[in-house]
Amino acid sequence: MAKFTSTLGRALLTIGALCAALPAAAHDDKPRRRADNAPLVIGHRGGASGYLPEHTLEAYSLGIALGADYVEPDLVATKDGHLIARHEPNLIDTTNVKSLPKFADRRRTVMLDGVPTDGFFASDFTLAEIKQLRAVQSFPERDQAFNGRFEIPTLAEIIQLVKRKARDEGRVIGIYPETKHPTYHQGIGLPLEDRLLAVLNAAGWNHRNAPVFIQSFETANLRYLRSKTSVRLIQLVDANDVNPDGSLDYTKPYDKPYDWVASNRAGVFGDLLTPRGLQEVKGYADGIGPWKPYLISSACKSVQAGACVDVTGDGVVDERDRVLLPPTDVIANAHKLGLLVHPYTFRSEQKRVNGSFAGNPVNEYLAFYEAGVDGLFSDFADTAVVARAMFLLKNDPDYAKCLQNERKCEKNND
Ligand SMILES: [Ca+2]
Repeated sequence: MAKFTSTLGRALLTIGALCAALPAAAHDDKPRRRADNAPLVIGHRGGASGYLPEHTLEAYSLGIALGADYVEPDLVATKDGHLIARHEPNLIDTTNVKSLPKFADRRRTVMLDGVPTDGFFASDFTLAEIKQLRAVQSFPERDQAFNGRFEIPTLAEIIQLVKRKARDEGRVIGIYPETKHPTYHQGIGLPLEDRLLAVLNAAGWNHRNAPVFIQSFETANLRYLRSKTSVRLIQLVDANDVNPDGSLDYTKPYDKPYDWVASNRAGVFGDLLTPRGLQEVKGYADGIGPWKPYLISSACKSVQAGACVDVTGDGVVDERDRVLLPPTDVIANAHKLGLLVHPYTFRSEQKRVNGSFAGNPVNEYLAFYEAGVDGLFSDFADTAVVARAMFLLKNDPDYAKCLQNERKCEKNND
């Protein structure tokens, strides 16, 4: 691993830092890519979560070393009101909490967005107790060798790390925090939004040109944040699944933002991506973060009795049994309104790579870069960065010169 990061990491750093740095001053109301027209690589759950336990300072550091421009802390609140980075309020799958006898009595079932959920909840732990836990890899097919070694970081600690890395690497590196389950947190008396703004204020990052995007699957908290901050806001758009024909499946509870459930608003997530829905989003956000099938979907290669057929014959039905469909008009419609488009999540495992990409995850990134996304969320920032370099070499004549002449790149990015 050390050799990997020191050799490949340095090469990627050259590409990422010198040829694709984004001056903070470039942020404004228009959809703007980086100075060299490059889409952003957003480190999903840190950007190295394909390699290390997610949402740890180690995973953020590796994600940045692999070239991520932004790293994503998902945020939940502790009992004493600190914001920590976890994918869910439930700590059972991403930490070693269930193996610690001293916390055994904290296990309980709570209603999380209408779903009875068993586990250990961040809001039952003080930050001092959270610091006694250690992160584990939540994807069973990924390397488990780092389980139990890394602490759970606070948002403040992540910002401190990112600022130091940005200084060391001489490029803009930002954070892309997500308010997780905002209605739930409000219901337990630990609303996230003002806490997040307080941490951003303390960091000097509560302003329009800060290297910060705030994202949420809910809508009401983004509207509230819009009234309180000029930091860029991104409306995430989820769904439950993709049907055999490529249309989106809206099975509950992934049918709509949970604040719509709470307020009895009809509709589904996809309503946010129609021209009318995008117009509504434009009223409070700067961009959309759609699940990637909303931009380029896929259909089963073969369908029998309404279900996908295992055409590869490996005993499972997965992405390899599907074929890509043409891009939708969501990117064009969003761009017409000046909304940024940052789809999620790009992952390298073979079972997650569509059959049209011939087993090479680079091809998936290329398809989405070519379709015009302004950035994307990746568990494997290194692959996203390499694919971006290939995309730029194909499409930007200046980029080839840039790659070969670091000084010129630096000058271009002044
Ligand atoms: Ca198969």
